[in-house]
Amino acid sequence: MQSQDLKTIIDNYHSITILSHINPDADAIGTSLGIYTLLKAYNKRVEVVNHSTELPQYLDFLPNFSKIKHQIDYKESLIITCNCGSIDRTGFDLTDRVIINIDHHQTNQNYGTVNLVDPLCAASSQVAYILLGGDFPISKEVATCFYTALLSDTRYFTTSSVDEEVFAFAVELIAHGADHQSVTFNLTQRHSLASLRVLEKALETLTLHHSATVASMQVDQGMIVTTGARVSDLDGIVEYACSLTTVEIGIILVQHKSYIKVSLRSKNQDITPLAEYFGGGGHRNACGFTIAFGNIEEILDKILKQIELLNNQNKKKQEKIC
Ligand SMILES: [Mn+2]
Repeated sequence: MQSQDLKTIIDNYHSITILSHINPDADAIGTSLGIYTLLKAYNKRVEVVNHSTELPQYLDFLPNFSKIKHQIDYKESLIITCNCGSIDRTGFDLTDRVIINIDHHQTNQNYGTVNLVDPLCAASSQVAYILLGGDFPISKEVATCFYTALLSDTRYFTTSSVDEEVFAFAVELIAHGADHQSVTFNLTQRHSLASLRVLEKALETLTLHHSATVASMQVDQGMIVTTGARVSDLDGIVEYACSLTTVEIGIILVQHKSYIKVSLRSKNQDITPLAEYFGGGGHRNACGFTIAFGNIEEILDKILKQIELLNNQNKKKQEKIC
């Protein structure tokens, strides 16, 4: 699909609704606010909506952050979803709506009327920029939103998705006026006290498995209640598990009120088959899934068994190749 087509679709709609996934991260918020700001400047009737009422506070410096609503008010608008691998991640019933699906998740379910999914892009904002940058002016506000998404999803330019094109994209955004210093400051120097307190508790649970190649951590409801941690305060804790020298896969299991959320990270291995086995998805080295209810230890056990199984399968495949 050419970017011209997207502009044509946008021009054909009187109003537009921009969505991103529940419990949004900086890519979800940055990409959706970037597109919102761009279309506002184009004089479109546009709304930006996220189902979660609790948004990551450290992103409040982004232009139009306060404009994010939590319900869809437009009835027959064009829906643009940002960074949503599956339709249920939007949190809304979108039956009979025309959907433009802008994403970079390898496991995207292509639920859109038009699917603009590029797993080679490091962030959804990179997909959005490629599609829209040629047809619409990129203001410094838009560039700042897109840069925030990029910096966050590349974990400060450290992930395997970072290549020459990613750096070139960053340079282009900075040339458009992206306030990179403010983005870096807000993303790295605004930890809430609760986020450090809950990290402390999570680190106490750090356990090694499979000859120290797998590390797991757990956060239960008690820890969340005592520390006052919000969902966004748990972002990034799993990176500590994966950062250990011998560890290839890091796991965190978080017990929310009505479900358990599991986040997975890896250094080299493609762990999407692991997330997909449990009904989730994501990226090659960063993915996850949720389970409606269950015992945290039993779930961990199942994950560890599945890792062993996948590793054995991979070994067999490699033996065949050799
Ligand atoms: Mn993303």
